[in-house]
Amino acid sequence: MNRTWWKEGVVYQVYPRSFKDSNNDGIGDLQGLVSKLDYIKSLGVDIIWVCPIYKSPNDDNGYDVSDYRDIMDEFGVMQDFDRLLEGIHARGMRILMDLVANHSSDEHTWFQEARKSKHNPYRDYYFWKPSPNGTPPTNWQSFFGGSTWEFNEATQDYYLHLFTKKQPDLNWENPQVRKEIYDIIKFWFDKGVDGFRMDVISLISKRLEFNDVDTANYAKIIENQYANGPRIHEYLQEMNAEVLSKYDIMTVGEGPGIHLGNALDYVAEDRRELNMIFHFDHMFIDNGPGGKYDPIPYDRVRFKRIFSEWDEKLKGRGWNSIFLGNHDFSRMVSRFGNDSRYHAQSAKLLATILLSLRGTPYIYQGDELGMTNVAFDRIEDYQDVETLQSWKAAEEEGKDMEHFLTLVHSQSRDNARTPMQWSGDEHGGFSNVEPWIKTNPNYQQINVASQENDPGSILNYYRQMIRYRKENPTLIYGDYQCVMENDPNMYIYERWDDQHRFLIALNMSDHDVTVELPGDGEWDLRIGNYKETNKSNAMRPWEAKIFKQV
Ligand code: TEU
Ligand code: CA
Repeated sequence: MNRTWWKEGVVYQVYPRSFKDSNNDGIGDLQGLVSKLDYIKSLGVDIIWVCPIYKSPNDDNGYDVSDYRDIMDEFGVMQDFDRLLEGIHARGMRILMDLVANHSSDEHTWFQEARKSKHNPYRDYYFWKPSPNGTPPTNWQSFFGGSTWEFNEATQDYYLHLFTKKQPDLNWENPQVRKEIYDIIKFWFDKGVDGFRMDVISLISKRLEFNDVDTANYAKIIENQYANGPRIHEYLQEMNAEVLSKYDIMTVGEGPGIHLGNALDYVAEDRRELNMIFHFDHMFIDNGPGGKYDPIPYDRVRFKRIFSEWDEKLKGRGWNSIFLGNHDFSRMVSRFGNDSRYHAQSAKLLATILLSLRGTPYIYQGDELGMTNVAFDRIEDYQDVETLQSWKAAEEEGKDMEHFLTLVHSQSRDNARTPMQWSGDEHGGFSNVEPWIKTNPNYQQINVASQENDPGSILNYYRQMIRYRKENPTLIYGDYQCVMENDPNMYIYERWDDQHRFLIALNMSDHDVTVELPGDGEWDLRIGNYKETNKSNAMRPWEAKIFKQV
């Protein structure tokens, strides 16, 4: 396969609202991000993905865009963006923007116009459906609960919104809409941005019959009704031909409904659509039949199998992305590790996974410190629209709300959105004033300042792992094979190419485990996440070791 910068790069994801506040209004902003570029560079990463920064009324923290060519008031102005872009490029890094093109804000002029009358020239920018009997046209449920249809007085019909009612879905059937989006992409590429993460791009082609859905399994509804519509690949190929192919950029499509069976349709290199996608097989691993607020313990054997199957499926044909957390999920150390007794060990073990699998690694802000979930004791302290809508729905269904609060503690997207913990100072050094969302009280223990100069810190382990990956391209391009795939505690895999062979041994349990290292020849220990690391076959709780064959 071709070797390129976006396969070799390590990505750092920034949620600007929660990263660094420069003007002390409690909200992270572009100047704040600029002031921390040296820090990001010091990690050794190559690419910064910045979550949406466009003009937005912030119903969904920027995933509701009211002007795609302007900057959100709270974040600054276009000059701040230009400075950010310069600062990133000057440090030899690249910037990935977030393209939110499945829907706009209802405050975008397109929608403001469209909703005025049935004859408005913008009407066909969105989806409209009549309903004679005063109930929504279909029984579709939005991603955040409630109907996907909202009634519009002026036109006496309903518009489609797969997310909140302030996020009406754009009608990609309309060639003018597609042209608008391609122009927006060009606008940012011409400014010099290096690529896009494409929000819910798997949803842009709709099944125009708009049939009722008849299954209780929400994941299946997404896969077969909302995502992967009949024209999706036509649109992506058109977008590629019209804009993407003309620049040296990267794309990663976010993909609810993308699975092993259809992933290659999106990312096979010869199809000329996207470079990579984010799938959610491992991220929904703890969802019970009732979805994310019906969690079940995650099955480690399945966790391993998902990574193995995806590697097997894409190898030689497309490229993978590797992530264990982002702004939409609880913190990876709280989810997949042990955030109390083995906090540092398990955070480092998870970093070892992120940085030693085949695929581009994505590190979410704060995970390099082992930032954990938060547990606010009042629902009023939560800000996320999904959390609040789920809370309201649970209340209406008469659920036990004390119990539901514990579910919010483990499942809320706000777990990942508390302010970045820079220091032990008030508000974690994020801001001088009370931030828009409360700081996780553990900022006094977990923060950049305290880890910066500690060679044994999680932060410095990330730096070491990133460096090690770069020095050893076998860890980037080499083949992958899981061994002992049915072992419930140990995750062991080999990575190799013509020249080198590595063995990664990870004890993902709270217990001591003894293992036989597979294969013959001498294994030399190169990386370990315990202070006194040694070659022995005894693996301590959450111990991670990387061996190289000599
Ligand atoms: O997320 C899409 C998506 O799949 C999420 O809604 C996910 O199912 C949910 O967050 C799990 O709890 C993208 C963005 O990443 C998210 O922040 C936006 O809210 C959403 O699209 C709408 O733009
Ligand atoms: Ca600010």
